[in-house]
Order: sequence, then C-alpha cells, then structure tokens
Amino acid sequence: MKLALHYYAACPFCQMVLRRLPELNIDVELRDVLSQPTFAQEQRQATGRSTVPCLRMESDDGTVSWMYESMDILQHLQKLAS
Ligand SMILES: N[C@@H](CCC(=O)N[C@@H](CS)C(=O)NCC(=O)O)C(=O)O
Repeated sequence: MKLALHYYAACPFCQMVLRRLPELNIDVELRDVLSQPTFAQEQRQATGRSTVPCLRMESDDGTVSWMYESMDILQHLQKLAS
C-alpha cells in the first residue's frame, strides 16, 4: 500500500494531520497541491473534489482510492500504524 497526503501548508485541517505524522512513524508521501498542480488535477479528476487534506491510497495491485476528512484520515493512519 502506497500512501500520499494531498495538502497545502495554509490549511489548518492539513496541519492537524501533518503534525501527527511523525509520531505515527508511517511512510506517507507529502504532495503539496499548490506547488504541484498535477497532483491537484489528478485528485480532481478522480474524485470530482479539490478539498484537502485528502489521502491517496494505492494498493499493491495498483487500485487507487481516496479518503477525505482530517479525522477519518488520522483514524485510518493510526489503524495502519498499530
Ligand atoms: N472537514 C474537512 C474540512 C477540509 C477543508 O475545509 N479544507 C479546505 C482547506 S482548509 C479546502 O480544501 N477547501 C477547498 C475545497 O473544499 O475545495 C476536514 O476536516 O478535512
């Protein structure tokens, strides 16, 4: 499973997730959608939304799914980390 967090720095909901990442010790690629618009474009094409934070999850068979809501993302990452 490959994980990537779509975020931008000024977003407080993103900061909530970002702040917790070090303690979770889980490998999450950080994708700043403002400095890397192709990531924003991919997200919008896949989900029809551009809200951040958004967690991109790519399973080993290449299937990609997306998760919104900072609290849901945190809970999910906590589950994966434990
Ligand atoms: N309830 C959401 C709120 C997320 C949210 O409002 N994100 C803002 C940035 S701080 C956003 O992406 N707004 C633009 C949009 O929704 O298209 C969460 O907790 O993740």
